[in-house]
Parts: sequence; structure tokens; C-alpha cells
Amino acid sequence: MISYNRFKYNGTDPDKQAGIMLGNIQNATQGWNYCYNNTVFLSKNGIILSAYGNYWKVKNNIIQSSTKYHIWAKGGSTAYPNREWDYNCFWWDGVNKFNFAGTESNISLWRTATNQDLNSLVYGNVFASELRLAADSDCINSGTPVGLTEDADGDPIVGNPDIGYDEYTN
Ligand SMILES: [Ca+2]
Ligand SMILES: [Ca+2]
Repeated sequence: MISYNRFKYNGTDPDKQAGIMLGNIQNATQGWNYCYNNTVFLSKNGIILSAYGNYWKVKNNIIQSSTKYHIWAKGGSTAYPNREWDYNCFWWDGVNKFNFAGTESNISLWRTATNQDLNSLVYGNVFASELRLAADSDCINSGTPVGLTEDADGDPIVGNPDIGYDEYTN
């Protein structure tokens, strides 16, 4: 499980490809893998999903790539028969930042191509300092319960989980 992490990077190092790279999980006996409640804010790709990155549940993540892709799924349309990607929150700046098997798309085309992220949000700016949620963030209480009870700081989850690494507290 990859959960409640904050990834921040604005450099140009070519060896740094993505905040999170989800690898080859190809059969049910290995079980599901989970990527929950992370905040990824960087100049590189947000999440790269390998061509065989099957059996991944990707939920409650904030993903903001300034110059690359929010999600780059390298496999073809039938590569991920078992997947649950939803309740994530993506930055929208007018540029197509989803890449599904080489096709660049916006959130609408991404949903059509994958049938995923149907409850995910698109936002302009949700952050206060240190990538914590602003008081008026749409990400507050917009996540889905995934069985986790506290955030990166040890704060309890109140109501529905907030999206990202930090449960908002006022
Ligand atoms: Ca909450
Ligand atoms: Ca907190």
C-alpha cells in the first residue's frame, strides 16, 4: 500500500520520471495493491502505471503535474481488466494531461477510454501552505472510505476522507 505520502518536486532531472510508479501486478493470487490518499505535486509525471500494472486501486489522491501527465497508463485498452481508479482530484489547466496507451486526453476522454475516475474531481487550486487543503477546498470530504483511520499527521478522519495526504482540520 502506498498511502498518505506527499510528493513534491519541481526540478528537471531526467532520471526522475514520476511521483509514483505502479508496477507489474498481473494476477489475482498476488492480490490487490493500493494507492490511497497521496498528494503528488510536481513537474514530472504524477503517476505512471506500467503496461501490466493490473490490480491497482488508486483512490483519494491529489495529482498535479505542471508540465507532464497526471496519469500515464502505458498499457492498451485491455491491459487493465482489474482496476479501481476513483475519487482522485486532478489539477486542470486546459492541457490534456492524461495519457492512455499513447493517446493524450482530458478528464472526459480519460473517463470514456477507461470507465474510471467517474467520481473524481477537477480543480483549479485547492492548497493552502505545505500542500495542505485550503478551508474552501473541494477535496474536503470528497474522498471515499478505504479503511484508513488517520492521516499523515495522525489526525483522525472526520466524515468522509478528504482527498490527499492531509485530513483538513481548522
Ligand atoms: Ca473529512
Ligand atoms: Ca492533518
